[in-house]
Amino acid sequence: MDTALPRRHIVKAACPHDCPDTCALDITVEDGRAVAVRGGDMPFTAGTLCTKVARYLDRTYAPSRILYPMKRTGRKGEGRFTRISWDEALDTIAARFSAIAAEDPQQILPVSYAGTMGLVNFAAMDRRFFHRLGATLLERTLCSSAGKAGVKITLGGSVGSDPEQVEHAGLIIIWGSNPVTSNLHFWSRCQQAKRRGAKLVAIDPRRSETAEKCDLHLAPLPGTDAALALAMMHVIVGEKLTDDDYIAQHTLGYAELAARVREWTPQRAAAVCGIGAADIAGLAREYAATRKAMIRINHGLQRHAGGGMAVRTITCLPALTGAWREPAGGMLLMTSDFYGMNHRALERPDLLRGKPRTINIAALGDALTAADPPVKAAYVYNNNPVAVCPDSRKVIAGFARGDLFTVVHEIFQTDTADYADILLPATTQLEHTDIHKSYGHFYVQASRPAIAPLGEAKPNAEVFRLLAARMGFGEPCFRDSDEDLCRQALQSAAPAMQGIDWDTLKARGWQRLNVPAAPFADGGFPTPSGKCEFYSETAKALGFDPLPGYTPPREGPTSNPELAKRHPLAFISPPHRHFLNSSFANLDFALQDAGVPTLEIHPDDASARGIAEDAEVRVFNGRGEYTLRARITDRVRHGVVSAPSVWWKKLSPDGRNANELTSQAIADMGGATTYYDCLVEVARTNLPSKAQTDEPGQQH
Ligand SMILES: Nc1nc2c(c(=O)[nH]1)N[C@H]1C(S)=C(S)[C@@H](COP(=O)(O)OP(=O)(O)OC[C@H]3O[C@@H](n4cnc5c(=O)[nH]c(N)nc54)[C@H](O)[C@@H]3O)O[C@H]1N2
Ligand SMILES: Nc1nc2c(c(=O)[nH]1)N[C@H]1C(S)=C(S)[C@@H](COP(=O)(O)OP(=O)(O)OC[C@H]3O[C@@H](n4cnc5c(=O)[nH]c(N)nc54)[C@H](O)[C@@H]3O)O[C@H]1N2
Ligand SMILES: [Mo]
Repeated sequence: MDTALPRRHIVKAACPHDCPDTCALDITVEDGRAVAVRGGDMPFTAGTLCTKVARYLDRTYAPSRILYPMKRTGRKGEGRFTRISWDEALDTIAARFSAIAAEDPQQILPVSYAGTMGLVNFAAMDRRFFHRLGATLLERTLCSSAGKAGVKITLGGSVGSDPEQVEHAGLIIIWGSNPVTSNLHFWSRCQQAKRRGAKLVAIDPRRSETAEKCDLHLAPLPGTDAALALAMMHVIVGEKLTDDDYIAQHTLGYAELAARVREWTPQRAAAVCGIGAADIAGLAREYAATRKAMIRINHGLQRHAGGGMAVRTITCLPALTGAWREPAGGMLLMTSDFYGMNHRALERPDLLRGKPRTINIAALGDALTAADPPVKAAYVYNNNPVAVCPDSRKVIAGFARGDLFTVVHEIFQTDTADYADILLPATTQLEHTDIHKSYGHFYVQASRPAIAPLGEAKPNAEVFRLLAARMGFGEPCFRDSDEDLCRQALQSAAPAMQGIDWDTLKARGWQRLNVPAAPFADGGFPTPSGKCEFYSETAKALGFDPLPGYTPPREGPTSNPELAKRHPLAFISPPHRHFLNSSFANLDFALQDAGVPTLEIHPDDASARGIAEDAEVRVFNGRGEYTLRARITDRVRHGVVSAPSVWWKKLSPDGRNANELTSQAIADMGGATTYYDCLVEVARTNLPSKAQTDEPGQQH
């Protein structure tokens, strides 16, 4: 921080959270204290913030923040700690890591996700440290890897339409996404489009906050979206509603696709999806008839066994109708691959010693309880795995192991922090430097520290620098400063990055990527063929169907009728409007807005089980159970129950949350989690429990 600054000034920052909007922030600082957080002038988020981040000062100055290093004094999970010095904390970690690494460094596991998405503190010095150490590599798959792999097959990477253009669209299909909750600035543009006459369609098994404001809502059964997309293509191809010129010039494998979708009549898809055939055909015709038609997919629809294929399939639609020609057409999952940031320079994979094994965070519970060689040390940062990883019982059994040495670097004493041997205090975004890309718009942003770290908190990058020095890692890259890292991130020959530099970013806060408004109007997809690949050799080489297709949910009547008889309800646990995954779910203001953990259940499903409004209910399957308050509503369709998430376990009535029920099984692509591919049964709590004795083999 610059001591020559006036006593009241504004610092340019960016929201660090795992959300497509990556908002620009203006932090007002007075006498060294942040006094206001407002939206900055970056065009996509244009001055407005969500209700959570508008109250960011309540997070930064929360009395419950961890401010000093601590060591555990109670049992694991109990949450009792005593203050120690940074020297003692770092010496303890370095000594334990050195001893374990002398046996086999793969026994050390980094456990991180997206607590902050700033590149300096998300994936830079930490990766260098663990590479140099030879630790196990972590495959990070909690969120988007199935869809990312699916889009990559069709389009060649995480690329798509410019979300800023959606306000000019005539038809917007919001598919497996709830932007009112999780992509606010995209939603405000959809409303603008609606005022200009656009039609909004939501495809979601739940009448979400978004769906209820759309003109049309189709509610397919969870995990059946690919069937719906195949039937839409059946109609578009069969009725010759295609853009033949776009197909001829910019796509590959049309004849094979046409043959594939022939069998997917709307009637067939209607039976799979549980919706009307006429609705499917109607949507297909309207989509093909609208030039400026944008499809916004998000992550909800890919958290299933066939999630990758579903996204791969939906992504074929705009090339069939030529919607890519229009800036307000095409489709978007994530914008990430438009950025040509220099991740190799940040993460330094060249420091890797040998070829360490890889562990998938989707099966963290199995890894902590059964890996061979065992995990003897875990270093958790940017992540709250006890709350957010699937199959909690196993995750907790792992972290509870007496012989596991666990470091947790956190802002708050989360469910995971309670299992730490050494607990380290982390800075919030207002206290450190970072650089941001976004997965939901086209801007690069600098985030500058507004205030000094509170207490003895340190940023992630700084802790890894200090640990590297203690471990004797002499490479100069372990002495790079945060600003060095920001500059390295921008060392890139990618055309999209030209003209973007750290000094300009620091002064202005943001710069736009050099990406045209309609990136694929003239084709030029980043696939091997340069075309949109209806037929994909890449998919074939990876062992997938080279053509779009439908894979039913793993836990459903088609794949597992026995299980579906015992546990007939599809359980989804989508993001809560007042939380950000498990972040904010400990802060008074968010908890007041959120109320109590609830289960939305359809009136027919409730009455069949004798469940009344507000009754305490037990939700259970072979993996676990927890209790919730019933909300009887036709917001969810018959056969589906929904529990907005992710609540902290220790702040929930029975100390548990939705991930007691979810499975470690992975999706078809990207090694991804399948949170919403999960069958359950629901009962009133005053009925006898069956969950503990039920099918012990159901974990996978
Ligand atoms: N307020 C808030 N904002 C957030 C988050 C948060 O926790 N809270 N989390 C952030 C993160 S990390 C992410 S990844 C995004 C996630 O946000 P989104 O990508 O929007 O994804 P979800 O909210 O998981 O799911 C969106 C919708 O998909 C529906 N859905 C579930 N299964 C299916 C299905 O099989 N098919 C279809 N068509 N729809 C389905 C759900 O009912 C839900 O309404 O939001 C980010 N923003
Ligand atoms: N049942 C169910 N489970 C889900 C989901 C769901 O929809 N349903 N959604 C999944 C999705 S999409 C995602 S992305 C994952 C998210 O999982 P996570 O990435 O673990 O997200 P959070 O729960 O927000 O936890 C992040 C933690 O990082 C901490 N943190 C923030 N900034 C920093 C920092 O600078 N340094 C350090 N050391 N720590 C920091 C925060 O305080 C917070 O406790 O959860 C998944 N889990
Ligand atoms: Mo996510």
